[in-house]
Amino acid sequence: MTIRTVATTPFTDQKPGTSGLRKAVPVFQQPHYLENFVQSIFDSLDGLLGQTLVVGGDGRYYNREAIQVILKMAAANDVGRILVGCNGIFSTPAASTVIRKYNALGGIILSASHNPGGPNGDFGIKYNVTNGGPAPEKITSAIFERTKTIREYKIFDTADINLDRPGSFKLGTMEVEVIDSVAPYVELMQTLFDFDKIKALLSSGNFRMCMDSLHAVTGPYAHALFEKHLGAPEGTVQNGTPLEDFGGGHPDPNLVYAHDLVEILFGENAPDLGAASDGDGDRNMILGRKFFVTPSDSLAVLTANAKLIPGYQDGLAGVARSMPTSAAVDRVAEKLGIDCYETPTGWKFFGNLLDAGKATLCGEESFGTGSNHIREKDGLWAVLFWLNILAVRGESVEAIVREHWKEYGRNYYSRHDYEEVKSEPANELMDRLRSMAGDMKGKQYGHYEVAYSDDFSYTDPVDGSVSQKQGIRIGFTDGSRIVFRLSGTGTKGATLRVYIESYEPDASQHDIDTQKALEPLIKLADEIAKIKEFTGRDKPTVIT
Ligand code: VG1
Ligand code: CO
Repeated sequence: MTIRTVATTPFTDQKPGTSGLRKAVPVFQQPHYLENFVQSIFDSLDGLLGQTLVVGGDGRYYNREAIQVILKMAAANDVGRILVGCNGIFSTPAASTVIRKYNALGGIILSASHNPGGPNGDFGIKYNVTNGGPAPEKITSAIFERTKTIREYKIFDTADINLDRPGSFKLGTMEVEVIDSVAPYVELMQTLFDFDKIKALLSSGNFRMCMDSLHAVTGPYAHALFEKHLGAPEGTVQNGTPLEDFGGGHPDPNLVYAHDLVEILFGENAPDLGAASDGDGDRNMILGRKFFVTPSDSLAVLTANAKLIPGYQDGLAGVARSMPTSAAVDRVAEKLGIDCYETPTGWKFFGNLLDAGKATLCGEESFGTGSNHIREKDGLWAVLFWLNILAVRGESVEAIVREHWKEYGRNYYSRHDYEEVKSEPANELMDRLRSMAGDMKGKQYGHYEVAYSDDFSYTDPVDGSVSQKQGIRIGFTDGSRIVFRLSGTGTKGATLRVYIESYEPDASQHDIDTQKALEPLIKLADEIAKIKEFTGRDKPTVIT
């Protein structure tokens, strides 16, 4: 076995987005493309000698090949030990769990999350740091800078490692441990939730749940949790075998892409709880019988009910949400007398708040919730949290949410995505809004008066780092709000996201269809941003 130093030239497009570097598979398959990025990660870290790294992914197409390359490069770059998931599988929350459990220096997670997989689908790679969370901007910027100047990378010339079952191997002096990634995750969940109570609920005969893993990474975790440890009948987990192309589907747990589950929960004789997770297992969707819980409401309900859960019974230090997430949780935080932080989009901004003990629960409108148990959002954790609440309260999902609205008011909320529009006009649209945002205050649109508008900028309360240009927000005097930003996870053209929210304190007005309730604001969003004119689209691609 020898270490080979390979000459290479930089690629200009390796800038990590909201959550790592995501590109179409054929882009990653170009000679040196993956290697350049991996070497740039290694070059940006202070000293790898003898350190432990965690490596694994969501099982999508190219996962196994990429892992073999990373293992050989790690061995050539003086890494001491690699913990790799069996079959190369690690859900994102399980990877975060294992990084923390073994005090690893960090981890390399291979996933394009909710983006489709397969030979023409997407692939992705991101680096997580010692706390188990996504690398902060300082590190992702350093990696990007390195990709622009890289001239060579190092790799071991050796045969592939067998990842099919747990075992220990040596690559030069580096140890490779192939581990079962399900067990440590299940163990952590057992420390947070009342498994006995949930088990009693699931085996009572009066309660049924349906979990759809969408042929993505959570299958083995969900089978182990719900069917093996919590006594739910076999068949509770559907689409539970991870497939390289997710069965041709879109592993995105929302009303559009998790349609099989939606049909079950909105059909005859529906179960009491429906849940789905995404490609890499960090997102969740929660459905009651004929009832959809918006992710923003879910975060608010979890916060309001946290005291019922063993892991959170001592109360929450604070909560955090991404800027475009609805303000439903803010009202709960206010009542509880705890701080509520507003961060830019992407989980990397929650890490410092969690590390500093300023926040306990975090969430995003994009079907992501999590807590200080790890440093990633966690799909199955959210399902267990809901199950635990249901087991304690003995009420339906719908009743719990309606009661919540009665107490706190309802934040009608929707996100409209315009996917794969041309980049140039999308940037022009944002530039135009940016130039307007400064002096919109007091402007009147029908009966809406602008209370504030800006391009969101965030100063991290822990390390003082500043992140600018995080989205245009326009707030109105009645508490409603429109937010515009461009996606940082797409791989084709640009995706414009428009987030629309209004607040309704009156319980007699809580039964309106969301799109109807938001109709005037939806129209106003188009009027202000000239969406049709810039994108050439007369309606969004996806509404959630
Ligand atoms: C999207 C979501 C964001 C989420 C990110 C990663 O980013 O809006 O809330 O953190 O995906 O989620 P963007 O930049 O496309 O809006 V995951 O589950 O794809 O890792
Ligand atoms: Co994800």
